[in-house]
Amino acid sequence: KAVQYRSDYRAPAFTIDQLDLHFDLSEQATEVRGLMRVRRQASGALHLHGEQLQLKHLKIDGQVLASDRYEVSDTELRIDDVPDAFELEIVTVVNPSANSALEGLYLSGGAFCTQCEAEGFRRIMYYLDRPDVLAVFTTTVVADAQRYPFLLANGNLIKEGQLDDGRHFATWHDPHPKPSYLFALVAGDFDRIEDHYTTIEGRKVKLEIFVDKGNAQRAEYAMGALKRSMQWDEQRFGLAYDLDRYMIVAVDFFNMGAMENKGLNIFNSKYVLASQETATDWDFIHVESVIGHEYFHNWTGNRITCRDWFQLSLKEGLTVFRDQEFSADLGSRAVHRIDAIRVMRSHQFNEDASPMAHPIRPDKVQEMNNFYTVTVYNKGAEVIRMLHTLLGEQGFQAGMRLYRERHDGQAVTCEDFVAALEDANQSDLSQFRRWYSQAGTPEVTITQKYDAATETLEVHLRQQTPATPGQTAKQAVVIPILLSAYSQQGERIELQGEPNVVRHESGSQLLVFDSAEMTVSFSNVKTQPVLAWLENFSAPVKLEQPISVEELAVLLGHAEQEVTRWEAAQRIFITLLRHAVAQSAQVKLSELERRALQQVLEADLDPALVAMILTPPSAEELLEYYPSAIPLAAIELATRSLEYQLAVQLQQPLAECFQRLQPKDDDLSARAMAERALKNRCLRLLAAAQPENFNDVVEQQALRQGNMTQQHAALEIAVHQQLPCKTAVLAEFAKQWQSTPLVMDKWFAVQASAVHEHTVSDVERLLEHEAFNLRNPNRVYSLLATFARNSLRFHQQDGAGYQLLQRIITQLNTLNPQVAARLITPFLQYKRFDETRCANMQKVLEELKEIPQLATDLEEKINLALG
Ligand code: BAL
Ligand code: ZN
Repeated sequence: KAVQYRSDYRAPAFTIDQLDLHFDLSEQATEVRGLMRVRRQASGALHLHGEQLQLKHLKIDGQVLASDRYEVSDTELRIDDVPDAFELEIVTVVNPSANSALEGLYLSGGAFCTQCEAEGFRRIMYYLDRPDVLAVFTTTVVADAQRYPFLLANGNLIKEGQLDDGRHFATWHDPHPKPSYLFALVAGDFDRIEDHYTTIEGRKVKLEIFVDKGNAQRAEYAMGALKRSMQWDEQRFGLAYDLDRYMIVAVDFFNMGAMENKGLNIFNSKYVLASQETATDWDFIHVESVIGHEYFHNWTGNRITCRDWFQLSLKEGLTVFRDQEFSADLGSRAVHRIDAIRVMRSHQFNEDASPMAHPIRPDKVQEMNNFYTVTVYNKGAEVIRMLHTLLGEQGFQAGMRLYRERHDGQAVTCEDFVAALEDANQSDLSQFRRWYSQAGTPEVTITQKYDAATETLEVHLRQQTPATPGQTAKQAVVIPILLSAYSQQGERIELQGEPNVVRHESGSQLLVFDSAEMTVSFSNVKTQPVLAWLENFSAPVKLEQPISVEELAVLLGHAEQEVTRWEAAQRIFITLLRHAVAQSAQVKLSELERRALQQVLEADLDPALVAMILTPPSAEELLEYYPSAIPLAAIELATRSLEYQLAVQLQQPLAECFQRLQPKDDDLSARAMAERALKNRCLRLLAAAQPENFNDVVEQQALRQGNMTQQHAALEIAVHQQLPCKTAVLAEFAKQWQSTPLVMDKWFAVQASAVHEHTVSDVERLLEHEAFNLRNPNRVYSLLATFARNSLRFHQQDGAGYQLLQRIITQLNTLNPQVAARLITPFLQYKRFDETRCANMQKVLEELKEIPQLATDLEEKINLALG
């Protein structure tokens, strides 16, 4: 595939207004007949996308087209001479059973299903497979009635019936014009649960979830989450559902988390199935947020879609923002925010510092599947959040209403979205738009000077964004900075006298920092204040500021915003870790730090927040401080010793907290979840301090059945802390869950994320385990993507981790290139490591580049890395 540039966008010469599809399903040779109404919009030949298709015949207005009237290549079907408006009939044959890439039409556990985003529809039918071509789809599915009793497609069911020879059919009509990436088809035998929701507009919607036989009970939570999503979108965004049916099908073989196909979401079963016995509390939270995410796409993605794939963040950044707000409104806002911040720091900052760095609206793309990234999704959501911070909830919602009024039913751009927000608020967002075009993480440095004599506080801010591939000169971006000031005793102070700082609806004050440098001064400041900058991570930037441990302790103990308290603890840890890394020494906790953390354990705070406060940044989150020659050994020593210090120095309050909290295993309330989180955090630290004393407690908890959060936490502690019970609990867990693949994923992941000398050989061994299957993305992600993210073990000095992953990527190049390309991420940053590791990884990339028939997914990333 050739590289494409955003600036080269041209509207298509033809569009398709209507498509009638007919599928005759069979495992090896499915015949697909497409009848399309095509209309010319500009001069030129008709180029239809198509890959891995067998063309049977082609008719224009009912007449078979002679083979000299068209040309077929590996990627397209070209017809030069066509009328301005015509009916085009194409019949193709595809082989679902040979489709291990899981794009287009494929088989998952004996059921037919599809995945068309971004460019999978072209593996089903020759078509204008681009998001700016919107057609009304009618789909007829024919299949064997016994093996495939459920035949599903987008929209409303208009006809069904029996045919001869044991086959049956169903015809579905979707009245909303849509791009081909939202097409879906499913045929299989499932258990089904049904419910109803009546929208605020009075539409009665039938809700159905289809799961593998025997799993119906595990889908009940997802059904509740769907109804909560529908209600939340009406209440917070004024958006109601628009079809009479909403279906979700859970499948085991799926590259992504889920897919928002109109009226027929297809989900990775990981984000549908959840019961107390098999899913952790975080799994429940993720199920709810992904169910919400796909549902929210119905407006931000389906009704208003993207003009081209460079605009992916138009729907993804916005929809992630919406799902984050959904989770925050329904659960703990702070806990969800902290979770999102950690994703930014551990994944997105690293991507922005890699050869794959790209703006949230990329300028060039070779393989679109490579751009479903933390940058487009999560940084994209942060950009939307900044707009929300700048405009306030009312202004943001006014912008959303105008966006909908202007663009419902259209395929539009990020620019259209920003313009709607701008026009609805009469604000000027011209400089803000740089967030869409510039890659890289801005670095903000703050210095402050307090003058007691004049009672003034002067603050100097500087921003700069490091160069990224293809973008050397960066311009200043608009950085909304939320801040609060406190006295040394922890009382809130309102800063005054600076016109650029205003009160914000969040309770903080807001400074809009939009130039390379800025000085602000506050008057009437009676005593040296303690300042919390960038509260709630109000912009996706790195912040350097001089702040003492004493001041951080004030914020940790007194800040009004819970996220600010957590940030204070993070800064305490980061300062300790960076210092220890610089000295290649162990971390030492001072009495002041110890006391501040002990007070957190004893304070009346949300236990989930306390658990997060007591979790220091991971090695991956620390990497942002080391742009080159990453000192891995020193980082390992520092992170390990910090955990040990916390464990030893807080032993008494940890033990008390562990005893005090007694959540019931069958209690799924937010409070019980929070208590479990803290209790298990305490247990992990206690087991680190006294492995012998807590071995039995951990073992018993791991073997007790009925609550996966408890079982999983104990398993993780046993494995990560190398407790004597490790082998026994691993064996018992595998025995108990061998027939439940989603739970076995946890078993694989726990072992692949351990930081000890056997991790690489454990992963090697687990590749041979009977529950492992390279064709199943969930298995690959749980074992190998987890391992690839385990920086301290993956980068083991002898290169064994590199060789292992190279071998797997080579196999996946043929089987499933999308998954292969996700695994290559840690290699791309080879230049940030020491000479030996750098050379070893470069060699791997060079060898991978020579794979015969290298998939574009890998080719693009390897070329960017080797540059
Ligand atoms: N559109 C791909 C899956 C998702 O982001 O919802
Ligand atoms: Zn999405």
